[in-house]
Amino acid sequence: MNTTTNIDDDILLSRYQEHVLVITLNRPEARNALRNQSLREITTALHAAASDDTVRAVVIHGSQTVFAAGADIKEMAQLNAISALTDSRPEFWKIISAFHKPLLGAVNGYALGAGCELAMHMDIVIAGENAKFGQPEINLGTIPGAGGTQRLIKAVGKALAMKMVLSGEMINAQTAMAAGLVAEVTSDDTTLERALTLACTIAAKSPLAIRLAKEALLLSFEMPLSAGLNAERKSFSLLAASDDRNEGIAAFLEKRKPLFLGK
Ligand code: DAK
Repeated sequence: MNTTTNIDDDILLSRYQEHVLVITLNRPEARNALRNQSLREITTALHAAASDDTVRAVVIHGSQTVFAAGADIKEMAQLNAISALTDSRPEFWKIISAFHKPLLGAVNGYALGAGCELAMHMDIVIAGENAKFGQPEINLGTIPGAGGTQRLIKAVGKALAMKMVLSGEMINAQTAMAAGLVAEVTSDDTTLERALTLACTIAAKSPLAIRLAKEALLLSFEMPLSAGLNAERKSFSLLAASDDRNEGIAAFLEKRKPLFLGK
């Protein structure tokens, strides 16, 4: 891993090889609880990464024992109805969900509340074997507020989403994998390594094709099938005009590795 910068207090930024930005959640004293400042730092880093051509994928991870324990409950305690309405958190979440490059989560330990919601904003989650996912807001007399009711049900289906949100019970990595919340389960000490390797694999593809593939896949949550298929066809056609697509086909025919430049 290359140089690590402490951009403030709540996250650390580093580079893995040439094209992977690594965001480390770094509030161990509060189990990486995502206070407003944490989300501001994450979105600032993503904003910079969006326009930095050298960043082709981003990996977010926490510590070996906790990914993120949710919103900061001490900060939440200060919210009233009006300040909750004008809170900047929904804007931060919008920035995360609009990020157009691949986002990978390496989740070890607890991913709870907003931590689980952050994991659900990832395009691919790699979970350590002892990871635990949950939406325990009901224990605080409230409900998920960063998309948990909507994204969880799409990710794991009604039965499990209802159980998790209404009971506050956590699920383990194996259940999360079987339900479709995570892509792979690894041993705890190889979670980050696997996410970084996968990020490098993705970073070696055409950034244009990756961008349009991610966009098309996510559109399926928003659109009816016919409109989604239409959008897919347009993106497929658009890519035929790219140097990367010509390079990919030429490299296959010439039996060599392609070099994708994002053009
Ligand atoms: N917030 C603040 N501090 C937290 C925290 C949290 N979510 N989780 C842990 N901490 C702090 C503890 O208060 C404790 O601090 P000190 O007492 O040492 O000062 C320290 O971290 C260590 O905590 P524990 O002693 O409990 O540590 P353990 O390792 O034993 O347990 C745990 C780890 C993660 C299982 C446990 O800490 C825990 O259950 N934490 C709470 C999990 C939780 O309920 N999460 C849901 C939070 S509600 C919104 C959108 C979304 C949201 C809010 C607003 N808007 C759009 C406005 C989201 C809400 C949530 O996520």
